[in-house]
Amino acid sequence: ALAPLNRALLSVSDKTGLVELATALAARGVELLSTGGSAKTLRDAGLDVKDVAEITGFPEMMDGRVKTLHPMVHGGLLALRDNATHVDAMTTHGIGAIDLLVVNLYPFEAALARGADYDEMIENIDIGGPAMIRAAAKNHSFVTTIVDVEDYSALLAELDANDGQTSYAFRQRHAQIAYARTSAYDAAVSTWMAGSIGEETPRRRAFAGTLAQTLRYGENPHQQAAFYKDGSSRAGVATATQHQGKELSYNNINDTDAAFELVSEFAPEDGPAVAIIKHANPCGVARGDTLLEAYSRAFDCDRTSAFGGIIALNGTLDAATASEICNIFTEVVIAPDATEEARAIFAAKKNLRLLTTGALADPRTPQLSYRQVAGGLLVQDKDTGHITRDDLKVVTKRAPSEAELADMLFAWTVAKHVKSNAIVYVKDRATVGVGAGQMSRVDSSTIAALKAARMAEECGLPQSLAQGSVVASDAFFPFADGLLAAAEAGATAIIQPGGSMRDDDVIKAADDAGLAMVLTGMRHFRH
Ligand code: 93A
Repeated sequence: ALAPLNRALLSVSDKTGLVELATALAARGVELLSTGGSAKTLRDAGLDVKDVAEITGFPEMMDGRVKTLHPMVHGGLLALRDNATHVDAMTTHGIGAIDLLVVNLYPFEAALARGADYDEMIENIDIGGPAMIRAAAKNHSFVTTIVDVEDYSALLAELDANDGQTSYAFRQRHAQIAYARTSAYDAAVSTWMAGSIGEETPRRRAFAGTLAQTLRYGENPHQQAAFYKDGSSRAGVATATQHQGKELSYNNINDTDAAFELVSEFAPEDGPAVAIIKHANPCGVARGDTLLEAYSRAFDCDRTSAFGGIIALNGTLDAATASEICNIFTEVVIAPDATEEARAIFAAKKNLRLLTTGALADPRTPQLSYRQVAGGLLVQDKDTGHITRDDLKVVTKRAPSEAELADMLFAWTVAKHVKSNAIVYVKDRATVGVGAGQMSRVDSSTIAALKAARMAEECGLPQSLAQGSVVASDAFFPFADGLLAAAEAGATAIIQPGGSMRDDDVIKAADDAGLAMVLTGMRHFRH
């Protein structure tokens, strides 16, 4: 049914478009009620507006903490217009119906983004606003609720189309949007509080997010999609600046995140590192003396897969690396920064997106990760597990050399970012073969070895790139076969968690093959 619009309450923190909206409403004969700052803005614009304080009979008090929390307001929003008892109560207490509520909340998320201190954050928790939004949205049979400046024009169009009234469908749709807003708002408050008291466990947590971008489509063109940001200041795809290129797609955002999270594991103090990602898995990761060298070495791991990939760098993109990247088609490059020259080189490549983040992400900072299942949500701590040399247990007769140890730790770090089952061959701190996402570990081993052999063939090298490499496995070898496949491919040393029932068999097979093997005691499943 259409609902008339005689009286509106406008109470907004963001005054954008307020005067225009109120002017259009007044022109339709709508009576305007408003709170302190909003009322002043309207009055300054020459509009006739009544203060809420006037109808409640109470001044705004306690620094504005209490201004609309009053039966004269909430009664006007909640009363069922077709219920005799409700109408009686309105008459008895002189409560006037409020047909339209326009509210946008105290800018809690903006305060968070600018790093406001605790007291300021507390003051930015809006109480009266959400209370009114929830009341009006509940009563959408009669009341229209608008919570977003973006929706002002839709409201006016709705009034135009319906002779100054709103349709039920419109009110219901905006009630749904209203509850999305209050729930995201409270989730932002809860998430901020969890952070400030160091509560990072997955229990008793709410999910915050504000719509950052409506995406053209999802993983596939027939899927709708959107990108929500959770207000985190973590360096990465959500907080990066995009310098050029068309909008990121759903898959771009996912892959760019994977690339940047991986490269952030490689401290710049230890030298340049580059990761190339395809379909959320690395197809090349390397260190080098320069970024250019790191990129070339990463590219040489799997040139075929690198085409159309996403590249993450752990340092400032320079001109030489930028030129080299331009030699093949790349979707996205993400780095802490980029030099003027590098940007100028990329400018010629209209489709290439360049993102800068200002910094690397700290891989140790606790975070939550979410995965949807039918009927629920799985929540866990992000995998921030980390091992050092001291955690490694040598279990073979032969101990690894210094060079093998360095490569093992490199391979282990990469394996953490490869979908399970993950097998990663590394030589001289560059991946030479990556086996990802297979249902059996031995298949991942075989694929990684095959890629190392094929790449050698493409480059006209006499032997597989895996010759003399080390190999990392994200979880233990249940049988000796995966390990033997690695030895056959040319690996000389192995890093893996250990803990299989058959560890003794696996260790014996390693000894028989003359391999060095270390156990990490930690696994890195990634599904
Ligand atoms: O401090 S509050 O939680 N207490 C209230 O009673 C209340 N009523 C409206 N905040 C309250 N509001 C908020 O004030 C609105 O949600 C809006 O964001 C803001 C508008 O204030 P002004 O019109 O004075 O600028």
